[in-house]
Amino acid sequence: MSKKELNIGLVGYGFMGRTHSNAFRQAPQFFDLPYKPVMKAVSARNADKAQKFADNWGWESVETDWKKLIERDDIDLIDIASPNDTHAEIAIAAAKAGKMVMCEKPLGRTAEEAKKMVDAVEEAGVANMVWYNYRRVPAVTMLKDLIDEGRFGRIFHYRSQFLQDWTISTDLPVGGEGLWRLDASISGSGVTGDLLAHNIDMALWLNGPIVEVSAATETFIKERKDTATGEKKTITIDDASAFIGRFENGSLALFEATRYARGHKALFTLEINGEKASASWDLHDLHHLQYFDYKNEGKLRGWTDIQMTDGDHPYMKNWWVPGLQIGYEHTFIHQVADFLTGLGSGKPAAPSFRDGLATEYVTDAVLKSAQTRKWEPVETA
Ligand code: SOE
Repeated sequence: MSKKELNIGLVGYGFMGRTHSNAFRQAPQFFDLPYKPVMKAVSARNADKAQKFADNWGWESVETDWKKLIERDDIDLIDIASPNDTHAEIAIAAAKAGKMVMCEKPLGRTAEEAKKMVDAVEEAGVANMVWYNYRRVPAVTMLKDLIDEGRFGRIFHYRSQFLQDWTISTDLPVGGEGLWRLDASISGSGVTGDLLAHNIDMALWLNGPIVEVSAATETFIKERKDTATGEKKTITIDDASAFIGRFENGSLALFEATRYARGHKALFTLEINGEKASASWDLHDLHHLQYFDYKNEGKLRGWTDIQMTDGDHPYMKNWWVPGLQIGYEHTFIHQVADFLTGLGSGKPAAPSFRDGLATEYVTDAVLKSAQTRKWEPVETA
């Protein structure tokens, strides 16, 4: 019997447009899914570039206005991979038109914007998901299983970092492809929404809600050349952001994100310390989970380096033979596979828009605390 088709309309063709396109292409090759994603149309303002992108990735058609994409009866799902300032308007319009919506992180530029997006998809009753892809690194997914199995006992500490160095140069302009991330009116914030949001999404999933934060942020380079005008422009994004906080389960939080850690390109790390066990993970070595079990105290004391390449590790039986590895792009493929599986089973896969809003309540509290220099409570999504 042929599978039900699910027609996708993608908005945006930058870095994330590529990761999403690859995921829609690959997911049905490697996972047995209840729906077959059909890459119906891609929308972007520049017709030539959009056509080139469509030809390269196998999108069937091109629109130069996302509104046209939403009007089309042959599109079931709108996938948003355009800059942050477009997310809310597109998602709300798509939900109103009865389309399912997937949205690149962060959901909105602020929690206020994200809340409107949550209301829209929930009122319309349409399936929705935010692309927090790193949850679907097999080592991270397995860590979630280990925590849920009660192997850590009471949790004392959760710490996480995301370190990059790509904005250190004062010559780097603001605006244009990728560099809209430096323009707060488009991005909403700097590393808090772009990088720390990944750490927070993962932490909320693994260790539950964060209830209060005390933060500091810094803008190291306060003026850059505007790509469009050639003029100097004032920069207001947070270049670095750090906070301490408390989780609802009583554990302490320690988080840091920056684009000014010379030598680090994407060092995403986490460590969790519980009464019975600890674990740590690092994106640069993504298929390894470091695990310490208190049961082994004594002469067998030591950290176990678990290589996540066997069939009994999450997602791995769908890939190659035991011992062979997967990488960054696979996290997006897993996300499509989980989304479609959830659609088929009626048990929606996370993170939903509401989960994305929970992250934004934390990032909003972080940015507020950095301003007020006080502890700030985190709203509940
Ligand atoms: C920014 O540098 C960036 O590309 C983020 O936008 C992504 O979400 C992150 O996964 C890698 O870094």
